[in-house]
Amino acid sequence: MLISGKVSGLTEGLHGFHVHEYGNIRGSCKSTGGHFNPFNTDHGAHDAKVRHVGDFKQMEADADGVADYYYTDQQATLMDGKANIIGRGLVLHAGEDDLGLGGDAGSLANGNAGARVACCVIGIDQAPAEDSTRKSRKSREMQWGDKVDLGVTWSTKVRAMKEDIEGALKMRLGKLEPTYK
Ligand SMILES: [Cu+2]
Ligand SMILES: [Zn+2]
Repeated sequence: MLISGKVSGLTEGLHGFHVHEYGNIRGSCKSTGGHFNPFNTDHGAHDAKVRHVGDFKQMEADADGVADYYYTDQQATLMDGKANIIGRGLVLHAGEDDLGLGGDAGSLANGNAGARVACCVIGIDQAPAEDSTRKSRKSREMQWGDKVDLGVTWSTKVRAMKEDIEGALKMRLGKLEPTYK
């Protein structure tokens, strides 16, 4: 799955970025629970052998607070199976993720990435307007070449697009406004 987007308004540096267990942002981003971890493993880097399905690559913001994000994840999917992330939460953190190497219990659970500065629910929406050829499609079943809009909450918009026969998906993040704790 390809995940790309530009996020602004961040502090300079690395920010933990994960899929969390629940697609629930009532009250605060805390309602999303812990990291999405369907295989019951320890937390780790996105490219580590041991990681949560929800452990995406960190975002890195420049001096202007802008993170340009482009990342291909090898575990999370929008296809059927335990690693399907539809209906889960997406959370961006205030701090750097220690990738499970911090040597304490928090590190193995969540990477000690600190406060949750932005979150959204990964859901299904109608096809984006620019996709005129698929606009009229009414079936909810995902088919080859379909575009699927993923979750919209507050100022956050996430979109996914099925790209090839192996189910690679492109997910675009709109501007995440880190005003929520
Ligand atoms: Cu997280
Ligand atoms: Zn994790």
